[in-house]
Amino acid sequence: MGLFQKIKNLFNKEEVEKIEEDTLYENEPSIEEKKQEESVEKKTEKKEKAKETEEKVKEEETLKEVKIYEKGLTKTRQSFVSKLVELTSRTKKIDDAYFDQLEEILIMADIGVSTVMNFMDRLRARVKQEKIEDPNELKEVIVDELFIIYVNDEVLVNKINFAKEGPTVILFVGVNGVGKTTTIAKIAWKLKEEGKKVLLVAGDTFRAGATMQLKEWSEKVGVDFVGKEEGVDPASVVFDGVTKAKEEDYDVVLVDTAGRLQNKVNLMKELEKINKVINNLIPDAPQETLLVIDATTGQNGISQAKSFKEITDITGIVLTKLDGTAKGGIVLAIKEEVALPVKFIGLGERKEDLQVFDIEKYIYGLFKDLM
Ligand SMILES: Nc1nc2c(ncn2[C@@H]2O[C@H](COP(=O)(O)OP(=O)(O)O)[C@@H](O)[C@H]2O)c(=O)[nH]1
Ligand SMILES: [Mg+2]
Repeated sequence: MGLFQKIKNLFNKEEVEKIEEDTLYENEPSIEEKKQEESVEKKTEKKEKAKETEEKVKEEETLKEVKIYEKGLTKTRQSFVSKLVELTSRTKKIDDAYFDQLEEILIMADIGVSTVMNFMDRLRARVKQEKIEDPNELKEVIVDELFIIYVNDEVLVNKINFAKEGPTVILFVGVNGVGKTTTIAKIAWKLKEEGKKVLLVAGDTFRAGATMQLKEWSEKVGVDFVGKEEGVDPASVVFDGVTKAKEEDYDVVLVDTAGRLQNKVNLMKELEKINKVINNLIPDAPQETLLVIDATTGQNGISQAKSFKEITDITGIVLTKLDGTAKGGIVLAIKEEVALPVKFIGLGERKEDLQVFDIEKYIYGLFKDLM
């Protein structure tokens, strides 16, 4: 089953369930039959009920998350999908002119030129092979193919790599203003809700107010904080933080950093030093180095990712401000051009506005109006 159909089914599930229920009543057994079976069934029924409730809760959560994607991708969807719908409705035959216009729409959504070229080749091949003539039929193939680009035969590593024992250290890097501090707060809140003991470390000592901002967030989400005055060596703050985390059994340490990409050599040295300090205290740490990118900067964000990859080992991307851009296609470009997994996406400024990245929900959020 294609992705398109799969997600569509998820949304039609309520209807399906209702139909199943109706047929059940038709075959209802007599009261006597019922009584006989009751005692045996009671136990299994109870178990099944518990399982059912659990599944229902899970499903409701999924639906809720899908809705969040839907909302967060509104801008991208409105510009991208409305163009696609419009193109489809005025196309009678799939020809070169159609492909040219489709290509243009994809590039405008910031999917990235090489990604789009690759995609167009595959799409043309499928149209030929499957003899697709109806533009409406092609819509579904487009959704499927965008999904394939992302998955690309690889296992999707979008989970945090937690330490088996002792504190997990996660380093956040990225240029000023992309949303590092806000993302740290959001993740801290999420982890705290999951019952983890979380410590925030203010490794951005460069900018006035950066430490204060992180401290305020720590109070807002209710987690602990380590920071020093402006201008001190960030590595010394990190040393204090990780030492505290070890001694007081914290589960996760989230480290904020300053990202002055314009001074690449200095930034590289600073990150090297921070990494060394962490690694001396906890041999397997940092378990993650997440690069934060602002989706509204489009291709500029892609080039930031390429630069940071040269400076330090990045394990994943956090893509922020997807709610504020029509360039949501950047998710696909990152995968294709930078070869790093998007682990989280930011869909707003509040602590709740962060989601673990899920390609199926993302694609749904993007193409909802096509279905
Ligand atoms: N709309 C929106 N704004 C965001 C998001 N993430 C961060 N911001 C805003 O971006 C600005 C810069 O964020 P900040 O965390 O200070 O960036 P930093 O310099 O990288 O630490 C702030 O005004 C945040 O509220 C997001 O996902 N959506
Ligand atoms: Mg900051």
